[in-house]
This record gives sequence, structure tokens and C-alpha cells, in this order.
Amino acid sequence: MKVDFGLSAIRKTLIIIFSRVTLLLGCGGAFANDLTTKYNLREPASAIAAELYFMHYVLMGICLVIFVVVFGFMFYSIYAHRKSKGFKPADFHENTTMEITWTLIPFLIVLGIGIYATPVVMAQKDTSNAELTIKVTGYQWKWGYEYLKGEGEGIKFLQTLTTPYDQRINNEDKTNEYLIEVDNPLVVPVNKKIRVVITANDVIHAWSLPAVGVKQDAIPGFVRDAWFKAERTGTFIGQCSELCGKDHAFMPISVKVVTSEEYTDWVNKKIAVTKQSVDVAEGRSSNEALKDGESVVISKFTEKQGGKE
Ligand SMILES: [Cu+2]
Repeated sequence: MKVDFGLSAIRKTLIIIFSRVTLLLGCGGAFANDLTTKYNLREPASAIAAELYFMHYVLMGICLVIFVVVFGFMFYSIYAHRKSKGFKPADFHENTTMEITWTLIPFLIVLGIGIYATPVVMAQKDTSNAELTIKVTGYQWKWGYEYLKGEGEGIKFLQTLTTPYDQRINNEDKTNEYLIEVDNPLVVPVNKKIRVVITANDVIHAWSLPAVGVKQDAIPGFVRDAWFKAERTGTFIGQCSELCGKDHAFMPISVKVVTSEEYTDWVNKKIAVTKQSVDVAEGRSSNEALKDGESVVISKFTEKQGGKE
């Protein structure tokens, strides 16, 4: 089934209205990340996330209609047929028409929701033709990233929380970045299809990035994949979403979406830094190191890392 993710004008307007209203309700100050509201889903940053966002409102609407109809019917029955009015209850048993009706209506509702939601779920799973592939590994309690394919191939690093322990135990004031600040955000280019292959090293974790509509369990010994294509730049925040031990709450996910040029710069810097550390390990001076081409470094770096593990 082919899904068209060009949102209609009405959908787009509705999404903007929904997100702006909740932004006004929840926004307390200037944020450097996408956590702008406490009361709603994150403002979508990809077509899939926008679809999910819209779907959330459609499904909430269906729930609301069911709620009003069922409770309205119930309260009306209780009120109109009360004992003080002398109402005599009907005395019937095994009414086939009624049983078929109350089975069929929920069945049709669920079927309709299924037909409506399936194309999006399938589109979420279509990881083909990615421009960049990044391996994500969950550890107790940090994230590991390795750029497998595409620009930046060979780069790898760990991402750990940097919030000081004193903030957690209230010895220091908490900042806006409390528990969502990390040492090395994952950096990806905007408007490029990024495939993430997800696994874990110890227990089950889950890599989740709500703003782009990704949530996938990271299972030791298995590789799962997901994809996203961020449509605007910024820092997007997720959390490990599978209870993984005592510091489960302290392994946030931070993804920095940048322009293509900024991404190229970042890759070059990252490679230069890596090269320096490889050279230091090999006992060469940093001046000598800087003269060499960058391509050599990646393979050396990969060799080194491979040798260590
Ligand atoms: Cu975890």
C-alpha cells in the first residue's frame, strides 16, 4: 500500500492550531530543545510524526464520541426509568438482535481504526533507500552510536547524561535541561532519510524519538530498524522507553538535526578529533597527524576500535 505523506492544507492547519494552543498552555520559558509543552505530544518534525499527531486527534475524537454516547445513554436510562417514577423494568433474556448489535458496532469501530492506521504503521517500517545508516546500541545506562553507512561513516561515540547528581538530590537548582542534557548528541542532517538499526548490549532498552515518530525496542542479540526524516533543524529529545534497571530514567536521547553544510562540518571535526586521539595512541605528534588525509583515519579508527573490543 502506498501512502502519500503530502498533508492536505486542512490537516496542516489543524496540526499547527493544535500544537500552537498547547504550546501557549505549556510554555514557561525559552527552551533549547523540543520539550515546549507538558500537555501534548511533541510538535511533529517529520511527515510520519505529523500523521501520528493527526491520528492521535482523530482517535481521541472517536473515544470522545463513544464516551458521550455510552454515558449519555446510561445516565438517561437511570434518570428516566427510576424507581420513584414507578417504572417497571423490562424482563427479557438473551436478546439476539441486541447481542449482535453490541458486538458488531465495536468490531466495526476497531476495524475502521485498523484500516485507517495500517498504512502509517507500514510506512514507519519501510527503511529502504536511506541516505545514512546509524547503529544505536543501548547500554545500562547510556547510548552508543556508530555511523555505518553514508557521510560520516566510521564515526562512533557514546552518549551519556551530563546533569550533575547534585541537581537530582536537590542540592543544586534544576535547569530547563534537567535530565535531558547529554555530552554527545547524535547529529544528523535535515531532510535526509536516516535509518537507525537498534540493538542492546545488556538488557532490553527502547530508542524513542517522539518528534519524528520513532519508538523501537533495543533487544540484546537482535537487530531492529526504524527510520526518520526530520523536516526542520533543532534538538529533539527522547527517553529510553523500556524499563532497564536503576538508571532507566537517566539515559535520555538527544538528536541534533542540522543543515547539510553544518553536518559536513561536524563530520570533518569529529574525524579530525578521532584522528588526533588515534595518533596520540600511536605516539605521533598532533602536527604530523594534521598533515595526513582524513580518509586514512576512518579505517585506522575502525581498526583500532575493532581491535579493542
Ligand atoms: Cu534503557
